[in-house]
Amino acid sequence: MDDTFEITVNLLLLGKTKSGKSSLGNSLIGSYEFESQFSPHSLTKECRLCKMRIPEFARRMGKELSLRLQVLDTPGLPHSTLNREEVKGRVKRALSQQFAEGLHMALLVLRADIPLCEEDNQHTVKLAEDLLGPNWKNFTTVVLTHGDKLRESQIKEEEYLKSAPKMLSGLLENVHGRYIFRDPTDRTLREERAILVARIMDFIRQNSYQSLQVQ
Ligand SMILES: Nc1nc2c(ncn2[C@@H]2O[C@H](COP(=O)(O)OP(=O)(O)O)[C@@H](O)[C@H]2O)c(=O)[nH]1
Ligand SMILES: [Mg+2]
Repeated sequence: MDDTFEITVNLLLLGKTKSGKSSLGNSLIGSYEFESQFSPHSLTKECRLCKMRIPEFARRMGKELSLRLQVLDTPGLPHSTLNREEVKGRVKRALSQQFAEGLHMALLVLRADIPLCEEDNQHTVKLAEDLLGPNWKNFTTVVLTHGDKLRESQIKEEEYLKSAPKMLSGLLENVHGRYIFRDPTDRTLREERAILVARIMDFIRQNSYQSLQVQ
């Protein structure tokens, strides 16, 4: 008798160029698969899928549960060589090719150390809305990267959120309060992966493991 279960979770990374998408993708996968480094250019031009299997992730009904994590990295907006429609077209195509069984969660990547303004709203939030359709709010989690800068400035996450600009508090309200602060410093990729995956899986469980079909 087979005593293992496997579930597949499909995640999409969306966000402005240099917000930290590829670096977040590496932490989710647990290895340096996506290109992420300091550069004057938008490094990611093509969407790229990376997969990772986490055995013995949990137990369910006496069986071992392993998790197959599939992460789709995307070019950011604004992009140094692609226009908005090109980025949108590439992400749409990759979503339908790679995630035929649906998307479990889009991770909207924003920098915690840069205030969210109307322009970001137009670029990033609108892109999520355009790509995922009217149900986007139920399948989006905000990831605030550079959480290490908050720690360095001795600002607590709750304080930060309390004094957040309307644009950010409105967005968090829209996505039913789903957010994660990212602090990659002083942690190995595996340690960070454990923290991130646990939070994301909580949100996916709250959604009853539903996935969104993207046309
Ligand atoms: N300190 C710090 N640096 C980060 C964080 N996330 C990303 N970075 C850095 O920001 C730069 C851009 O990140 P990258 O993942 O390439 O951004 P992308 O263009 O959205 O894919 C890289 O040098 C990363 O190492 C974070 O949470 N904290
Ligand atoms: Mg990138």
